[in-house]
Amino acid sequence: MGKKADIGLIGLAVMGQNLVLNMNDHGYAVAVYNRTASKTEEFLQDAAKGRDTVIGAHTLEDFVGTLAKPRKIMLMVKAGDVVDSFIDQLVPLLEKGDLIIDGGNSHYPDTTRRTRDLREKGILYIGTGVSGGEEGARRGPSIMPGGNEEAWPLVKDIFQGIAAKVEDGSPCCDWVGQDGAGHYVKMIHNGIEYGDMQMICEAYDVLHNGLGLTHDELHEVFAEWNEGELDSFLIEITRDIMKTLDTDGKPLVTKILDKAGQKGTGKWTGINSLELGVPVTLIVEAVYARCLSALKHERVAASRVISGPEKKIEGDRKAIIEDARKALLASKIVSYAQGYMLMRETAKENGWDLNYGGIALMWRGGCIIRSVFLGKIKDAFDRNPALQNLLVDPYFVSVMADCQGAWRRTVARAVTAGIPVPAMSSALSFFDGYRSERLPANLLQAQRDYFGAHTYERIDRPEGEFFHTNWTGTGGNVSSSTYQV
Ligand code: NBP
Repeated sequence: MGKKADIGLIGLAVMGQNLVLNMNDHGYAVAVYNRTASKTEEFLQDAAKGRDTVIGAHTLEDFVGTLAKPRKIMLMVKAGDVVDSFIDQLVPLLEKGDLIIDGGNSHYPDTTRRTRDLREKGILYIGTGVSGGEEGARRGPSIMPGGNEEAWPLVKDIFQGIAAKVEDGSPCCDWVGQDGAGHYVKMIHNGIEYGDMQMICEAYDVLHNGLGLTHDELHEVFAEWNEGELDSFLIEITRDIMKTLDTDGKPLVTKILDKAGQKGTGKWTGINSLELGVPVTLIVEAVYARCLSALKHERVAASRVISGPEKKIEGDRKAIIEDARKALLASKIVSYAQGYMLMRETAKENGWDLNYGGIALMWRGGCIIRSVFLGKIKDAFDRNPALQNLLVDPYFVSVMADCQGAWRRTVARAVTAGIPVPAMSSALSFFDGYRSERLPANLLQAQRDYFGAHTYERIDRPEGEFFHTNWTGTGGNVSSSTYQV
């Protein structure tokens, strides 16, 4: 047998094939296997034709046999049971010190479980987020690995070699943390992606349906936005979508059914935020906005019976467009601040030591949420690695001060015109809540104590001392236990 493969990859769908070609372009010999063997053949005869260091195998035994030791095997298959099934099939074929990597969109608790199970068997495990879709996989994705840290030196060069690079050449890939931390950070990335997309849709709705901008004009607006602070992949593709025409010459986007799909990573982020009690309002609203869009038939029926204001925004067009840009930027800052709040809480909960600035750098290129803005987040954590919240970083304080008025005007215009802006408006409410020394939760506590004897703390007594009032004079003086849910 000739040269052994540096790494093996299982799962030759769109992501797997492109990662193999990317690794091979970077000088690595790659063994490949797919459940359906004909797809392996097709790949070898087509996309990988002429590459003698892409080695096909039709059985897992042959596949494992072609790998240099310690063996490194990357799974790019459907998340869930399929990953467990491949792990079960591979383990008997491997030796202690070999490494299995799951590059699919696995849910992070699964990765934590697999990392721990395999550690007991002497097999190293990495669960890594890979973002950037087909193009990213081929030309440079963002890669977010976590798991068993002993495994990192085995694949560091390969992963950082094939990853996207930022302007100074730094790779959009670094070690994220223990157990499921890599997949966790990918999940947050996807949640943030939901939020970014929803906010752009809201700006589109305000400017198109409210202000009446044509798609040609919107193309210009997004092109201009992409030159400044909002410079990002999602603004860039939105710019291009505005210009894409259907066969009849009309904008294609106007022909697309307004019913959004989702695969669950946004929902996982929302569930995680509820479980930990972290107010990640914008991402959750973005998930619900997709859910509401999916109720197309109900909405059509409701639109015939429920009326509202005319969706019309009038005034200085240039000023309204600039306000929408600032509203988008401010909401985006809130979204990332919330995402980081959630990561911090989860890291605390799991005992992970996450590198927050490094995460911003990993997202800076290669992935769907890549943007110039992420460089500012990296700078904020470089300035203060213990930063409590992005919103209190001096740079973001000044941007928010600059954007606040425009943001409020945009939300007010949308609300007045009956245009739903759930992400932008919930972000604004969060912002106002977060910067409030006092919230009306005093009344809430009074209500809870009134009906359920849940007790309250007082502003004139030390925190941790609980009081109960017999509000009606007829209740008893026994209070309910105090605990956090
Ligand atoms: P898919 O998510 O469509 O997975 C296809 C692969 O899974 C094929 O190799 C297929 O084998 C294998 N597979 C399936 Br499906 N069911 C199987 C089973 N029961 N037993 C064995 N193998 C099975 O491919 P993808 O879109 O390339 O994504 C791969 C992973 O990367 C997924 O976890 C995905 O969530 C993640 N991801 C995707 C993207 C993207 O943009 N597509 C981006 C980032 C991450 P077969 O050929 O025999 O059916």
